[in-house]
Parts: sequence; structure tokens; C-alpha cells
Amino acid sequence: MTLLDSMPTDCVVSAWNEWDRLREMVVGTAVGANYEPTEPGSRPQRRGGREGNPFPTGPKPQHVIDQANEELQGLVQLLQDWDVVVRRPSPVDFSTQLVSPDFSVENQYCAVCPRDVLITVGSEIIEAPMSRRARFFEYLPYRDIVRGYWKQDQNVRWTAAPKPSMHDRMYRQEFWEWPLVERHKRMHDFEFCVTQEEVLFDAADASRFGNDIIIQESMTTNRAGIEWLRRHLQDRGIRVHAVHFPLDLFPSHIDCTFVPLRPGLILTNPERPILEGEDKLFLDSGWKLVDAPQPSLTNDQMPEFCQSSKWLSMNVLSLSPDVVICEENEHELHELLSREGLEVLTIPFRGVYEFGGSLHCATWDVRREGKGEDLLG
Ligand code: ABU
Repeated sequence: MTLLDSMPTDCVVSAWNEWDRLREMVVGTAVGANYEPTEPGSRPQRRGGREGNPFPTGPKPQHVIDQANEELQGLVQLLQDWDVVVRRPSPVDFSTQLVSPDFSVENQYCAVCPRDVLITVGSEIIEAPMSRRARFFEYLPYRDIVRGYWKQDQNVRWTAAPKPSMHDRMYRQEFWEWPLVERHKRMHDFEFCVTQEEVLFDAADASRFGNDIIIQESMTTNRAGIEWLRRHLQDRGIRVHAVHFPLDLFPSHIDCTFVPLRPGLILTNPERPILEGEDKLFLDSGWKLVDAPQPSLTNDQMPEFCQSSKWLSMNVLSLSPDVVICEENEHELHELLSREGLEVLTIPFRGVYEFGGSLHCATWDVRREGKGEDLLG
């Protein structure tokens, strides 16, 4: 790393971790949201006993969009009350079909979860390649914002990771047919619905710890994607570590599994322990791993069309190392975090669950105080 990289910066884009005092952030929007289509990288299923019924296609109902937008606006208000500058994505019509030389998909998805698409590493904004066809163009709602930062400050770096073909060859279709017993047998192979050939990652599979970034192998991030990020960041002295959670048989995004809250404290998922030996990276540096309590909803009680797990409960957003925002119904989590010395702010957010995310997913931090530090190893 150069000296310049590690220095505190006035750059309009600057964020090194998940917890430093938040100053500027993008909050997603449900405007224009559609149901995610069935495609090689995703087989959406209904919940609550309706698994066998067809999954809808096309635009989400307006009342569902309105409910999510009301909750997202509540988050905006809370952030502004804490002097955080908030920006919102440009509206995009996600109902349009995509046709490329290599694939087509009947409609696109939504701009509720900027965390999946964008990551800030120091003064660099990286647009993830993504792994699903319906999300190929999901960077577009954020392009005006990103271009604005880039024009505003010559220290801002802006990188779009190579776009994958999303050709049928990029996917492992038989993954979806493997019964659970087969998945359990294969869980240490870390082979999911994407193959290893092309560079793929969703930004939400990564988590920032200063000069170290951890990133999980998942249904949305493959080893080539992790290698691309590692090579891309190594010249700046930023180390990328692959991590694995073998009991998560459908992993997608690390922020419901392993959530750093402040230096020395990580909220962990009791049903998805980190691979034996990989905990050393954290324990040897004095980090404490604390299991989250069971969520207030079971998987069956999650919204019928939500494709994420009950562990959205732990998808919290840090305002600072001392203050964290949680969904209002997660009382046991509030108590745990309070016992750990955090001030817990709560807001309603279950209407956003329908779109696959909670507070961390629905946001992308652009600027936090602080600088790059060596916090692991
Ligand atoms: N988008 C986050 C989903 C993670 C999970 O379902 O556990």
C-alpha cells in the first residue's frame, strides 16, 4: 500500500470498513421493481406452503412497492437525522426484456439492494459483474450518482469489473436438481449454480475490514471473481481472503452470515459457522465472534415472494462503531447488541424483505470517516 492510500482523506468517496462513522450513503428504491425471473442462476420459489405454485413474473404489485418505499424513506429520514447525506437511485423500468448475443431474460429485477452491485474500497467504487441475467444492468440506476462523484473529485477511482457472458455455459444447471442429501455430501466442494470459468461476484459477498476484505464463495461469487478482486486490489496493499460457510447450502451474500460491527466484534450466524481454520484470521487478531439469536420470523413466515432467509434479521447497518440500526421486531438481537455496548436504533423494514434484503443490503456506503488500517493478521 502507498502512504497516500492509508491516509485519512477528504475525498468524496472514502470507506474502508462496515462500521466507521457514516457520512454519505445511497439508499435503494422499490420504484419499478419486478419479480425476479426463473433463469439459470436463480429458481425463485414461493414460501409458506405455496412452494409448488408458479412464481409470478413482471412488475410487483403497487401496494408492495409502496410499503417498501415507505420503509426505505423511514431509513432515509433516520440517516438524515444523523447528518448522513443520502442519495437515491435514478428510476429505471425493470419490466423490459433483455436480449444479448448470449442470453435473454423476460424482465429485470429492482434497485432495492445497491449493496449487491457496488462496493467502496477506500476512494474506489467497484461495480460488481453480477451473476444473474436479470441483474446484468443493475448498475444503471447508480450511474448518475457514480459519474457525479467521479466528476466532483479527481481522487475518485471508478472501476467496472468485467461483465460475464451469462451464457448457459456459465451455469451448472444440475445444481438445482441436487437433493439436500447430495448438497450436504458436496458442501465442502463449494460448487454452486455458477461454474468457475468467468469472473463473477456480487459486491454483497464481500465485507471490508480496513486493508483486508473477506469474500465468500457462493451462488453469486465464484473463485475467478475472488481472484479478479484479489489481483485488482493487491497493488494498493489490500488483501482479499476467501471465506466459506459450508453449512449454508445456498449461500448468497455474506451480510446475513458474518457481520463485523466494530473493530474486534463480529456478529455470526449460528447455523452457518465459518469453515474450520478460517476463524483463525479473526481470532488471532483478537476479534470476538458472537452468535446472533434466532430471528423473530421462521423461514416459512418470511414474505411469500422473498428469496432470502430469515437471517435478514442480522442484516444490520452500522452508523458508527457505537450505533447500529436494526429491524424493529428483532428484540433478542437488540438485547444482544445492547449488551455488547452498542446503541441500537430500530425501524420497521419487513416490507423491504420481499425484495431480498434488509438494512445493509438496501444501502451502499459512499463515505465513512476513518482510513485503511491493518485489523486482521
Ligand atoms: N441478500 C442477502 C440474503 C442472504 C440470506 O438469505 O441469508
